[in-house]
Amino acid sequence: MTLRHQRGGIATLALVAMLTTIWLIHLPSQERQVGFTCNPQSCHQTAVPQENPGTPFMKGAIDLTGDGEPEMIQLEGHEIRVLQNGAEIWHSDPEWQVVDVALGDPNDNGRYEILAALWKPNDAGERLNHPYIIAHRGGTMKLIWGGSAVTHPIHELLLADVDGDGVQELCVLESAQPGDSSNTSQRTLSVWDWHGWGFSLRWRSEPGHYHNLGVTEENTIVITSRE
Ligand SMILES: [Ca+2]
Ligand SMILES: [Ca+2]
Ligand SMILES: [Ca+2]
Repeated sequence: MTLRHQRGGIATLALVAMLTTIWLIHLPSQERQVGFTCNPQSCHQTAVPQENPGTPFMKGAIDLTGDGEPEMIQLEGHEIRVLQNGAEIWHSDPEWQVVDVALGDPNDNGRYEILAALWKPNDAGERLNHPYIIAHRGGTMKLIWGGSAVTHPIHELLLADVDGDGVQELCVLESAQPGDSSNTSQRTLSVWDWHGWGFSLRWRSEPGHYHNLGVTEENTIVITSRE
């Protein structure tokens, strides 16, 4: 083999290595659906169809006033609006930056409320992440439970009876790292029980690149994992 041939071979190898690197960098990340089912103490992974029933909350109807007629609850940008017969009866504080909403009975008292995860500034102007319960009481919409700021910010939440005991649990996708509000970092899934004046943690998953929290008709939790 001549020197010229050798150089040609090395150049070809270098080109192949470079093209392989470019291909690996641009390889699309794989997404798969991961399911979790719960018992009264814990949750565990389970097989689920590769479709995720979860969609970001935009609007929903539930009877907040207790008269048998559902109200319409909308999330517009970062603001919640409640409409009764097409007329707005309440909207959330403009200082709140609402990130997700779930409708149901989060505090297990037989009445429906709005459960919201939101950012709001404290007295020092620091933005903190809270879960809040907003209800219709005494003829008006009001905040009836303001959870203290969470260390692991909530990105998505839903209410579902994931263990089949007739009581809804709170399911949350939260930052795996304290204080992290980034949309691309790792998350954990957690399941919480109402204990009378707040939520207590039942179970928390290992961290993963999770998003799109949903629940099947059989109340199996489904999250999309990016790998
Ligand atoms: Ca109503
Ligand atoms: Ca309730
Ligand atoms: Ca339950």
